[in-house]
This record gives sequence, structure tokens and C-alpha cells, in this order.
Amino acid sequence: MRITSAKVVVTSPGRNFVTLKIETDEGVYGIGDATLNGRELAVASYLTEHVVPLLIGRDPARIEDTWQYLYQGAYWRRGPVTMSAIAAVDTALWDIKGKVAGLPVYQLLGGRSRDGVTVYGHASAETTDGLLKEVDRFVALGYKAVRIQTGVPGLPSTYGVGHAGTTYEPANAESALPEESAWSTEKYLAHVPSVFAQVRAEFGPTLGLLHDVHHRLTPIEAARLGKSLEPYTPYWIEDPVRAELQEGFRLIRQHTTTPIAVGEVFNSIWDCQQLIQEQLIDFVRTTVVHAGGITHLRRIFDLASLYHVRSGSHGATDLSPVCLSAALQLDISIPNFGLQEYMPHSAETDAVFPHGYTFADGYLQPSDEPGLGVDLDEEAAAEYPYRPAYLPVNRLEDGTVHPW
Ligand code: CS2
Ligand code: MG
Repeated sequence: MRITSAKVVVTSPGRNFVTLKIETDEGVYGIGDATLNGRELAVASYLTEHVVPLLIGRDPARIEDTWQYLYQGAYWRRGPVTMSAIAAVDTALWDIKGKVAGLPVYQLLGGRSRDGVTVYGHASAETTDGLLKEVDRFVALGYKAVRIQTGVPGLPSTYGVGHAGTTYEPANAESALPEESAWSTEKYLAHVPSVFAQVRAEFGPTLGLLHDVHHRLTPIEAARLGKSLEPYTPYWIEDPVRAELQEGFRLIRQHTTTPIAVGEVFNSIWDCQQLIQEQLIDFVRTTVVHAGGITHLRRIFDLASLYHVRSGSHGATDLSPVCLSAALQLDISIPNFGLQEYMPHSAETDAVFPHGYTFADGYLQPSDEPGLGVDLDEEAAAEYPYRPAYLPVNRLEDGTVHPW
């Protein structure tokens, strides 16, 4: 079998997605997610201009060789654009391999290690009262874990809380420039413990309560937050600090037993190697589309399994159903699975990406179709042209740029 063509499809059913489709001389094709929120066209161009021409004529069965060819052959390594492009190729090749074998990809990864993939949902509201109603909705759906985010008194808006009644989509296609938001660490740190106290009091001790700090604290501030939440036993706090300084997590670990999850912005094993090997985190959040595909993500999870670190893959709606389908093939099979983020996509997105994964009672089940169990409806995709959309820029109340 040989690769005969590959195309990059950019579509925007409610939000932008980039998908690579690799076709072969035996009619079997595979698809891979290449979406990088706010920088979609960078990856589309990297694929179209610098990767697709190199794929034509290659044997699609040589997944590892292709990965090394694209990674080492680029000379300029790592980074979200390069690794998302490699991820898309890798994912599509695993899709092809599964289809040729007549098996879902998880059967090629060692088969099932669990009966279902435990997921967490996003409960958010401007107020804590509103949040309690949202958590109740997720519990009624059978969720075993829920991420909780509210507004911060004194701030006009904050991360993770959508406008009433809409699903949270931070990339804004209505504005030519990134929206700007204001932030106050002091107002935030004064508020979060009361949110956890009320949710824990309402829902008891066993519901998994997660919270996304979204890179906004210093290590000592994160230590203070972790300590203040210990009475409410969070399942994890996520991205407490900017993670370029991996050693900075030692400071957090010295002060608190609150579990830490990091990694959605990481794109290689080297980004999280120290965090894993020094057991500075408890969950690694790397995902298929941004961390080099199934081939590289397996390596990250295997390293993590040596150090009691479990997976907690990113699964926001800016990762397409193609990524989620691939993630579930890994989630169901790796030994150190922890939790999978699950934000259901819109109906228009699901129509562009028909898939076989299913949700019931707090678990996702991967498709048992050969390959990844997801497709790209190119006709439907053509209905939704690309719309530039940036993620917000965050500033402190004095105007200083701060992590969003
Ligand atoms: C968030 C993401 O889901 C999460 O944990 O951190 O929603 C993140 O804000 C977006 O993926 C950014 O595109
Ligand atoms: Mg996050």
C-alpha cells in the first residue's frame, strides 16, 4: 500500500477545526485532528506546504518511521505547530492501520484495560448558586467527576465561565483582535475555597471535584491555593502555574497534598519529563492532537506509569471529535488511565465528524469500528468556512499582561 494523496480540511461548524485526510492506492484513508486553537492556519500551512509533499509514495504502515522522519527530519523540533502537524499524520496512519487490520485501534494497543473511560464534565456559572445547579445536572447524568469554575467577585469575567446559557467557547470569531480580560489573583484566592466548601457540603465527599487555575498563579500562590482546598479534597487543581519552569512545582509540593494536573499545552515528552520523574504532578494532561499523536502520547503515558502519574487528557471542544476518538482508543487501553475531559461538541460539529464513541452514566466508550471510529463529512465541512478567532489576552487590573 502507498500514500497517494493527503488534504488539509479547515472547517468551522461553530468553531474552527483543521483535519488531515491521508488517502492510499487501495482506497483506505485515515484522518487526524490538527486543530490548534487560535493558530489553526499555522498548522494547516505547515501540513500543506511542508509535510503533505513528503508523504506521497510512503508506506502508511510505517507509522514509527514516518513519525521519526517528520520529527527528526524537520531539524527544528517540538513546539505546538510542528507537533500538532505530526500528530495529525500519526493519527491518520493509526486510523489506516486499524482499518486494514479490521480492528479498532485500541486492539492494536493491547486491548481493553477497563470497561469504560471515566470522564469529567465542565460545570460553570457566574455564581456559586448557579454552579450548584450545574453540578447537580452532571451528577444526574452519572458523572463521577466535575470541573467547577465560577466568576470571581469584583472581576467582570473570568476563565471558564461562558455567557449564560451558552457553551463555553473562549476563541471569539466576532472580534478581529483577541478579547482582553482583567484578572486579580487576590480576589480569586479569596473566593475559590468558599466555592469548594459549598459544593463539597452539597454533594458529599466522593464526587471528584476538579478546578482549572489556567496557568495564573506563582508557585507559592499555588501552594497557598492547594493548602486552602485540602479540607475539600479536590480531585486535582489544573495548570496552577505557567509550566515552563518545571522545577517550580517543587515549591508547590512542599506545601500541599492537593493533587496537580498539568500538560494540555505541552507537546512533547521533554516538556513533562521532570514533572513526571520527580513526581511533581499526579496527572499528565497531554493529548493526541497537541503531543505528537498516538505514537508519542503512548511514550508519555508509559513514562508516567513508572512514577505513579496517571493520564488526564485534555478534551475541550477545540479538540475535534477526531482527537477524542483517538484519545479514547488510548484511554481504554493504557494501564495508568486517570480521567478524560469531556466537553460534548455541538450538533453541527458532530455532523461534520460522525463518530462511534458513546456516553452513558459518566463513561465514554470508544467505537469498535475498525480504525478510530470517526469520519469527516467533507460536504458538511464545506458548509462552514474558516473564521479567524483568537483566544483572549489576560491582564492584571493594572494592565500588566498575565497568563490567560
Ligand atoms: C481548558 C481549555 O479544558 C481545559 O482544561 O484549559 O478549555 C483551554 O482553555 C482551551 O483548550 C484553549 O483552547
Ligand atoms: Mg485546562
